[in-house]
Amino acid sequence: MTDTNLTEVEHIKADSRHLRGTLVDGLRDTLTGAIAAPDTQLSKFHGIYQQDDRDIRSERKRQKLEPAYSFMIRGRIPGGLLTTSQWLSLDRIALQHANRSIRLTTRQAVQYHGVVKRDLKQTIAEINQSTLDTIAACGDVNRNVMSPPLPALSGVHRQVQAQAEKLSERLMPRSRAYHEIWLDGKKVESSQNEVEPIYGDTYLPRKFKATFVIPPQNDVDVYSQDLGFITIVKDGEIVGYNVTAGGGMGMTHGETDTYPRLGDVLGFILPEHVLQVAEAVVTTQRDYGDRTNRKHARLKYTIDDRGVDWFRAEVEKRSGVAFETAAKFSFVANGDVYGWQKDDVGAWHYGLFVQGGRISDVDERRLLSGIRAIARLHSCEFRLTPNQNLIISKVADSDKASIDALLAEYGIENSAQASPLRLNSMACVAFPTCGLAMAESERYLPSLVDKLDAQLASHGLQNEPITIRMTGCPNGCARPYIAEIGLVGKGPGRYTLFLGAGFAGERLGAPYLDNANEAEIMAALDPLFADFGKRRDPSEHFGDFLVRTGTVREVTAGRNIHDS
Ligand code: SRM
Ligand code: SF4
Repeated sequence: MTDTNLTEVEHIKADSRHLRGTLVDGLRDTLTGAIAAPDTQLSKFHGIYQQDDRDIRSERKRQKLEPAYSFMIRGRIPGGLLTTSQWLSLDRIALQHANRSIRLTTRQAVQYHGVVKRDLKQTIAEINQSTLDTIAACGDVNRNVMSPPLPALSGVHRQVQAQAEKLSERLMPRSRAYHEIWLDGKKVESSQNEVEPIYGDTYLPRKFKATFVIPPQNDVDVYSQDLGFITIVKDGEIVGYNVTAGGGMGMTHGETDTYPRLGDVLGFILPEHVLQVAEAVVTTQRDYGDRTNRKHARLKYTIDDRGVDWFRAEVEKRSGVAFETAAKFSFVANGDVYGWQKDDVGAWHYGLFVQGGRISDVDERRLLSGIRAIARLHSCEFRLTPNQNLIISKVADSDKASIDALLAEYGIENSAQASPLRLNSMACVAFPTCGLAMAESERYLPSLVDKLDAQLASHGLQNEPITIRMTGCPNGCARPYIAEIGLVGKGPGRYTLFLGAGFAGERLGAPYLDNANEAEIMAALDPLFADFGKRRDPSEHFGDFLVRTGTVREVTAGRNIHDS
């Protein structure tokens, strides 16, 4: 590849022999806890990120030691569906190779943190032995496909889950590099004989994310995804999908040509056309996405630059499917549903709140041990939610009481921990592992919620569900721009406050306060809560109230989010 305008990552991909690079040699090198710089880009396609402990970074530097390198590993779990035996394997791996915790992510997957280089291969092998894998969990390819875990309509949910698994399979890279490097698979004679039919040799210009959703719950935040399928159900049957495209959250502080964006609804398609339409969306982005600037390389910019009509026509041409007028649907919320629910075949499902997605044992709240004890019952399955929570699923009537008893014994039942604000909260990982964090998130949000709960209670709003999401930087991993209170890290202890997003994830928030510390954030929110308590319409949500009263500007398109 000779185009000098291409980003460095494009050259690394092109020279990688389908994602092999020098990873095998790097893993053998015991002189450093790191791998070669180009390989840190390629390892992402295998679900692996090199990181270092940022809490001790400067101390290590002072001591002239290399950073405390370790690896984050992310699983690929379409729709977040896990058997109890898979969970027990994940649990054992967390104790043996990672930092004794399992991190549930905002895309229905799991992450391990703190895996050192000498354990990396064994850890990946053990994940695969549990019939899971980490292929394409990261990198410039389609990531974990999401599917709504809510079981209320479980017949439809089972069909949508099956579609999500098919889509995940269809958009998987075909390179055998993963099997060769991590699982000692047979080496292909030459990577030149290998074909990536969908991606080509340089994969996509940037990451790509797809989801299914079943109205009225928008738990997967369909508008934040590159590609979405909104399930249209009539008389209990799936009649088709409205397709969305061009959602994404990431932006950069101070660079107004970067912005979060909500996907556009392209139109309606029949169920049998899902895979060909998805492939057409992916290949259009492959061919037209910007490979010269990674900050402008997501599908959302391709669509804004060329127009949604152009994009729709291109997808129709490539797929041979004509979009019909979008079917009617509506969403009520973008959070999870908690507690016990019975599905259409009489099975029970318990939506369990997991603060910041972190499954570990902390003091009397022993989530890791508690879920292990529940998994050992072997009469249920687990669903990871897109909001970092866990559903204990398919529980028989006869097991319900014993699960309740275990939740209480391990101090992890929802009532023990959660106000409506907390139940509607999400925080990204940020410090100490995320190399891009500018401010705390997972370690800080719980204490801020304590304080905001007290503030809400002083205005009689203690039972009010308000969505609050925090990220340690503007990349938006906890989708803060579609939370009614969005806090986006800018520097140590400082955040940009976004307000006015829709409760169902259907409208972006607007920046309200910049570079604010805790005292400034609380001082800004207090009068707004007071006003909301007094002047709201019945059942009006906080974000809608702020927009209706003109307290914050309505953001109608992502590219206008920075307007003043
Ligand atoms: Fe993310 C990068 C964590 C969901 C947008 N994200 C990262 C990295 C890998 C940092 C890095 O590149 O070095 C973070 C690792 C932190 C750590 O120590 O574990 C990270 N992202 C996460 C997770 C774990 C957050 C969480 O608390 O759950 C989520 C893993 C999801 C998964 O299972 O695949 C996670 N990231 C998201 C989402 C939400 C979503 O997908 O619905 C977004 C916003 C949607 C989007 O993609 O636009 C998101 N992550 C980003 C971005 C910004 C991308 C952009 O277009 O600008 C980055 C940075 C990048 O890609 O350059 C990023
Ligand atoms: Fe890291 Fe930023 Fe993502 Fe948080 S939002 S996990 S700080 S990249």
